[in-house]
Amino acid sequence: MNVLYKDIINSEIAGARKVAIAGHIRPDGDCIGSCMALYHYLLRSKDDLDLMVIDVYLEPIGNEFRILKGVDDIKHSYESNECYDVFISLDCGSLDRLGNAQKYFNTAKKTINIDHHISNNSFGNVNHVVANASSTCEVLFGLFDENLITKEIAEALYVGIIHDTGVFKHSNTTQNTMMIAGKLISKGIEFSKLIDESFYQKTYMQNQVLGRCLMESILVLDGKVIVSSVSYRMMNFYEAKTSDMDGIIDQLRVTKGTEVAIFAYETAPQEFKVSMRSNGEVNVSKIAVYFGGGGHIKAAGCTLHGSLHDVINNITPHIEAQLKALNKSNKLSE
Ligand SMILES: [Mn+2]
Repeated sequence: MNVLYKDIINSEIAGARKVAIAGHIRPDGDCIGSCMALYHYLLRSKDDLDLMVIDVYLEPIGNEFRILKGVDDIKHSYESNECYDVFISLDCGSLDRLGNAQKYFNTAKKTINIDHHISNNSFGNVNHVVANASSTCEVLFGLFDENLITKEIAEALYVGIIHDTGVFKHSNTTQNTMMIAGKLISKGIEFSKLIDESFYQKTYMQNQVLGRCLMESILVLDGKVIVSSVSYRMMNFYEAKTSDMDGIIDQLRVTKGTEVAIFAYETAPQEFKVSMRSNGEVNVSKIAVYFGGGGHIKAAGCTLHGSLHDVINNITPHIEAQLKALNKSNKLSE
């Protein structure tokens, strides 16, 4: 059977004593939010369902998600040889993305796969994949009995939805997404606080690095491209991690008049991780793929070796060529 009915608990978990919940490696807001929402949802029905064990497995989570209740219960060790009656995978497009939790997937009597990635390859015994849903949290909301959604479940679902929609900004946001968000708000959650503290808040150091990147950014190709970087020395000076670079490219991208934003940070001497964002017609995925990376048409990345100037000199001709081709085709159609 490949359909999960709305009464997920009665139909699919009935009879189980031990349940495991897990999400993908390097867990993001939707992954953590969906795992915590389902955890709380099962926890409140634990006695009715006769559940003995509900374990959540995730890799270490970012501090911004400590705002969610119950995150201290998450297991980060995979040493126990527990065999679960039901294993529920959330926000995970393929089995390998479960990382170490695959161990429990493999020994579980029944596996359930709940997700929203269009690429999901239905690796569970039961699969419920809603590709047009903004987030796994949105999918879960559809499976929950609304009357059983407590404040802490609503908080977790809300955080998942705002992270996968960029706070209701990305094109995956639908009328249904907003209706669900409204229903979650009606549960009394402090939505402003959840948005600020899990999404927008930065540490002082992260803001300093962002500030320097904006100050030191340069415009090239007649202002059509904005470029900024963080050197290896600067990474060490601020003791910055890769995750501290999150969001810098997005701030560069909203510079008026730019078609493409490029952000490069040096992960080792002469090795740059390069992120690219396109505001218009330039296909940055094509450029990233050319240099051995990948991504989407408007958001892509790759790794390049050499100096920062090498990076810029390698990438900008590709952007220039695409811009020229676009101008040409525009003129032809006139
Ligand atoms: Mn997701």
